[in-house]
Amino acid sequence: MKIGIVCYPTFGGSGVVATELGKALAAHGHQVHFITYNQPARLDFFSANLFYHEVSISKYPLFDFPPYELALSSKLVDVVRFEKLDLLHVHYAIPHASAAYMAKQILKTYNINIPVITTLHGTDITLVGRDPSYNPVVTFSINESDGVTAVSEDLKKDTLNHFNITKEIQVIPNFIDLSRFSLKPREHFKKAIAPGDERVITHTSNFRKVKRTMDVIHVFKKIKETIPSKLLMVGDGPERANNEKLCRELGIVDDVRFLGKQDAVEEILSVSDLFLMPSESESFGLAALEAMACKVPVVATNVGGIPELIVNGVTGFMSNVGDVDDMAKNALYILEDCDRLNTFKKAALNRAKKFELSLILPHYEAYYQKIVDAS
Ligand code: GMT
Repeated sequence: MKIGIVCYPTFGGSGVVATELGKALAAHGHQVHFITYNQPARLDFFSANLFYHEVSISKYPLFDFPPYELALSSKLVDVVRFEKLDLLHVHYAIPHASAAYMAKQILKTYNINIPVITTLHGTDITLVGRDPSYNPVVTFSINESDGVTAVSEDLKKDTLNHFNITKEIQVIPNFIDLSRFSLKPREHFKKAIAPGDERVITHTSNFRKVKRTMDVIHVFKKIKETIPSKLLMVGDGPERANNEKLCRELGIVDDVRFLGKQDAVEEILSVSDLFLMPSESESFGLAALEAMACKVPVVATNVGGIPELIVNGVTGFMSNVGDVDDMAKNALYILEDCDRLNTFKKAALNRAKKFELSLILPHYEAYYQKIVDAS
């Protein structure tokens, strides 16, 4: 098939899933065209089946808010017509689903019927999409999509609860490429991070409020009081400065490293003993799956799609949002005994294997075929 993929080209989960899916589809013989405003962060190699079309927005003094959605719709019309695409797959409803709807209508005037699949990723439904300023457009463009997928059962339920949805939603969970995300021997790195053989705790995110990164610091402080440990904070975002300030106030700066945005997250996970994900909401928790694939157990909150990934007491633990005492207690339980830690590590990897790319990719391919056949 010739597939157009629209996504945010950033390190964020939806962009990562879209890019990894596109790469895997291309490796499977499909022709994949990424249509977005920047080269996607993980589109870092050349393949004969991969194409990138940049959406550029012309600047004009009148535009306080440059109309990206219109530029994207126009680009979609262009790429669908001239590359003769069979399907558009848009990741993250806002504004991609409505831009695709507009393109679809325009393409009808050229006698082209392009099927559109929208994949819901999380905050497009749980946070931003619910805002009254977007809700009617999100509802309409989901209902007008030819196919809709969600990354967890919980996200599907949430979508049906909060929007007036008439379309069937297919759940296709996030996936992991185990050939990239696996435990790698990085002893030199581990020695540099934890010279006294301390336990290494890791958190990766976009440091937005929803990730509750302050809780990461509080949980770590409690862990450190019992077990010598180091904390690696990977990523960047609005809460980072507050997090650094809190570390100074708690007197733990020497044990916390803020690494900023990193490409090779798997290298960092390879030296980690535990991953913390205390999010307020999380439709799936791809970062937790990446950790588990690298044999890192996860202490998280019991929200959204996380219970569909973590097996409580086996691959990690889940606590109520904000219950830092319980998260610290669970973390200590995992970390304090080497044999127990190893059991959790093995179980984390075994669970991650259920989400291996080669198992999930056929679900997308079958869904594409179904939607194209029905259009
Ligand atoms: O919150 C993030 O990490 C970014 C966000 C995004 O939209 O890029 O991630 C969402 O999509 C990911 C991929 O499907 C999911 O694994 C994340 O759980 C989800 N984030 C939230 O629901 C908060």
